[in-house]
Amino acid sequence: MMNDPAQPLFLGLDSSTQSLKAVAIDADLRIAHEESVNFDADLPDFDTQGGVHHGSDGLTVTSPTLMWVAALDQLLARMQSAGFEFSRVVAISGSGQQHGSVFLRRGARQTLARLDPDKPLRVLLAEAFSVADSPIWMDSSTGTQCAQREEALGGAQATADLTGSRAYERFTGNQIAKVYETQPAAYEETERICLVSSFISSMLAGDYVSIDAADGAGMNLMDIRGRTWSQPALDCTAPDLRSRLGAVVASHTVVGAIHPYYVNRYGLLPTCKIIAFSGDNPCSLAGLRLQHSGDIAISLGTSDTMFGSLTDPQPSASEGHIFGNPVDPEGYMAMVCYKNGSLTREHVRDHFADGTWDGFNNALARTPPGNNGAIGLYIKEPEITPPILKPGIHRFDSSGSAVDAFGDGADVRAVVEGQFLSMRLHGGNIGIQPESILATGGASANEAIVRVLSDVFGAPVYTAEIPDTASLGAAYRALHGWRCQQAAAFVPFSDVMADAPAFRKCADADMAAHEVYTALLPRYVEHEAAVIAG
Ligand code: XUL
Repeated sequence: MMNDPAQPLFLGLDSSTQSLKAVAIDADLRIAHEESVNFDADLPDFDTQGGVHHGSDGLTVTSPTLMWVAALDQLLARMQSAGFEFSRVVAISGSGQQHGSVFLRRGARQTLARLDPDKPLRVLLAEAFSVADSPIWMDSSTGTQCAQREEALGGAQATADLTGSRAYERFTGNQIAKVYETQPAAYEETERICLVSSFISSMLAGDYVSIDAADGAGMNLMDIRGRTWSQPALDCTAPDLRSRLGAVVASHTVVGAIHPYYVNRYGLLPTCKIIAFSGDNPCSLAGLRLQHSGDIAISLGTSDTMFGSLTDPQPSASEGHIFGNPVDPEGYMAMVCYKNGSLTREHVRDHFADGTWDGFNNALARTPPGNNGAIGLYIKEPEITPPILKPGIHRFDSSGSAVDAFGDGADVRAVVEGQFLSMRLHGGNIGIQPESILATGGASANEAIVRVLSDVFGAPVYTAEIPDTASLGAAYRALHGWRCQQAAAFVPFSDVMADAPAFRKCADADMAAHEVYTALLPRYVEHEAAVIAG
């Protein structure tokens, strides 16, 4: 359907690891425009691979902050050349790769306030950063700082109870602690620390913009229940940190209006609102319209991820993360990430089926739910949930004995069942109780795999083919924030999404099979513990 040129538009931006994307929707949720800038290909002078630079220690991973600035110039200019009607945009929100940090030097606030529309942002902000290379989520160089944090806060579980996650290397508080320890002069020079999300919105507003409670939870600094900075967590990070962070706001908050720079240069409306930006995973939750507690998404991609809305989070030191919910200021989202996903299923397909998905699916068809008691853990990549660093295949027969091989087809069923039992176990451990599952990613197209997923959880599975859930979710959040502002009250996200087309149901649980998995789960727990213990 055509977009009505008189209708307002809502713009979502997504500053991810490899690219900056934009998607504009109208109030009926129809996509009006899409555009993107790829960091490696379109900004070659920054010389990144996959948008990042790897340090020589093998642990440090950064991105040049100015590259994200230059990408915004380029994205908006491309949209203008394509004839995008900026004057129809009434609200902008956005998504940023989680955990990445931007260090703005003293005086940068004034620089932002005085952006000169005759010059590109990358020229105007060239001197604005006290740390030129932003640490990003792929960095794992802060082991020392993580240990210090958990020590100071009373242990891993206490850290999780307070902040929603135990101390993780990529989480921003640990990155800030490292900057303070290794570059004290740069920290001293720093006026403001933004997340990627709040940095892009700060550029648009021409002023420092608050961090939202969903992305803020990825820092190990926020009290997850109070949704404000935790003083003990700030104290074990760096001095005078609170004033460098600004406030935490609910994700639907209008945090400012567009700066005149963009009105002059691109024809945006001076009244265009900026809605708090958030992290990419929270924005994906919005993009997949997971609005009720128990709505869960499982992305079956290179690595598998499970996330969803919940009201009663149980932060755990062993697995997963709790964040604020990006579309419900009272709610939470939980997320569990796996390293072993499609590549591991493909490995089993290639070694224990005939190398085809038909062969894989035939193996599933000729083995029963529960695999006659056979259980396997297939660790091709060092796993994070649960932490099992050493690759290997661990097989247990129905009597619980470790065995070297399984019978016909059983490895195929064991890899799929093992992955989903692990999600049921570890998701359940942090409070995820799926009532309906939205499957995304490559393997969600495989009905045989999706059937096992539905049976393991005892919940219906729907599929969604939405390529860019983070940027779309950012656009939905722009609409949501704008609707709340118009109503001068919180409007439930489900009201805003009411006319969205329903997702396609692809499996209903077979409850007899579900009972088999429920009975098998304690044995899975036992074998997993044995593998972790080595
Ligand atoms: C989440 C995480 C990544 C980044 C980049 O904790 O580290 O998913 O958000 O996408």
